Parts: sequence; structure tokens; C-alpha cells
Amino acid sequence: MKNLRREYDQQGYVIARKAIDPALAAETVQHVHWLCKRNPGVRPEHLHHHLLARDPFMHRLVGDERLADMAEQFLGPNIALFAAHYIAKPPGDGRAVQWHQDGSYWPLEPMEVTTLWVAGTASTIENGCMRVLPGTQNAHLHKRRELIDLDSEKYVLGVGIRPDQIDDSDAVDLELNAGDVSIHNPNIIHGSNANTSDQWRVGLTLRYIPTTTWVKKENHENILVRGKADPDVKNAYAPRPKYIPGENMPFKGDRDFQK
Ligand SMILES: O=C(O)CCC(=O)C(=O)O
Repeated sequence: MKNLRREYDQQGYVIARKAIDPALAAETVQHVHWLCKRNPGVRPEHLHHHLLARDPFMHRLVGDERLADMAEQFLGPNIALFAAHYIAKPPGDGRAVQWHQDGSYWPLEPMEVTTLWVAGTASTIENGCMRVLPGTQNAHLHKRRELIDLDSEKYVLGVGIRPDQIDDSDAVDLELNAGDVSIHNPNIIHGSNANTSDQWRVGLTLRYIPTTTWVKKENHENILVRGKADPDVKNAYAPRPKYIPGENMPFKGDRDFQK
């Protein structure tokens, strides 16, 4: 496997091409459509962790050896997932993500966390791929109170960095093919434009932490991915879900969740 660490440390992000196979990437897209059907009031940019924490396909995906091996390069052998979120932008009116730093929002102590952004479809300039401002991984982490409220009809996030504090002349577009993964630092400033193309853009953000990181949020279920939970850290873990035909999306490997 490619050594991801050096590039990530230099740039604040790194891309792993063909990280998962096309069939698994296609299952993430099916999952988005399945979730949208089950949750008709929820926009596809807002398929958040509470809808996924006990979902058998999500457990299969986040524990995929290829993804866990990548996460291990950053976090060591004991790994959990504290949040999964599909940001799926439908053609024509997929919403933008205002410039932000992930660390501003997260109740993590310490802020040891790595995001794997999994491309379910191609993610391109036309359909609103993620964009980063290289170098900002070393910049000041904006506090929540420094952020401004955003128009929720236009943006995926409720708050973000004030536009007059952003110089995006050196922004890098992370164009990906389905099955590629980009990995980014919690301090790097990033965002994405609206999807005005006629193609879906499906991305899945997976936030991996070492089990020594404490998630300071009541009633929050993490997913234990690899290794051991830390007995001194009061994180709760979702039980391994059982696949129930009719209740869950069928997927390759669902038999492993029937036992
Ligand atoms: O999917 C996007 O366009 C933005 C992703 C993002 O903000 C994140 O992964 O933190």
C-alpha cells in the first residue's frame, strides 16, 4: 500500500487512487438512494451518522480492510469511527459546503482524527468536488464562535468561516474517480461548490479516531473498527448490527451479518 503519511504531513491531504473496488463504490451509491427512499424528508447531503451507526452495510464498509489499513497509517492499531456522513449532491441542485475546518465542530479530546472521504461516484469540478486550501492545516483553528451562520437553503453546513477571511486563489480541486479516497487533516480549510451538473456526486465522509480519543457527546455511538476499546476512555460503541432482510439494504457480504 502507498505510504500516505509523507504527502499528508506536507500538504494536509493525500489522495489514494482505486482505494476500494468499483463494486463497493457502487454499493455506496445504492445505499444513498436506499436511505433517501427510507427517509423521504432528508436531503441526500444530510445522511448523517445517526442513520448509519447501526446499519449493517455501514459496519461492513467502515471495517473494510483497505480503509482500515489506511486509517491505521495515521492512527495506530486501535481504531474507531466516530462519524459517518454521506454528502450526496443530486444533479442540478446539490448544495455547496462553505469553507470550514472540521476541528471547529468536533467534541474530540484530543483532536486526533483522520477523515477518509470515499468517492461513490466520480467527483469533479463540474459536480462540486471537494476543494482544499493547502497550507491551512498549520493555521489557526477557528473556534465555533468565530464562524458565521449560513443560509441552510444554499449550504450543507449551518455555520462556516467568513468569506472575507478566505483567499481561495490557490485552492486545489480534489477530483476523484469512483472508488478513490481522499484523506484530510481536521485543520485544513476545505469546502465544495454546488452541483449544477447533470450527474450525481456521492461522497462518504468517514471520521476515524484512535480509541484513546474521547468523544464528548451524550448518547453517541461510535463504531469499533479494529483493535481494542480503551477501558479508560468513556466512549460508547454500537453493537454489531444484524442484517434483517426488508429492514436493511441487501449488500455483498450481508450473510456475515445474519449470524
Ligand atoms: O463533501 C464535501 O463536499 C465536503 C466534505 C467535507 O466538508 C468534509 O469531509 O469535512
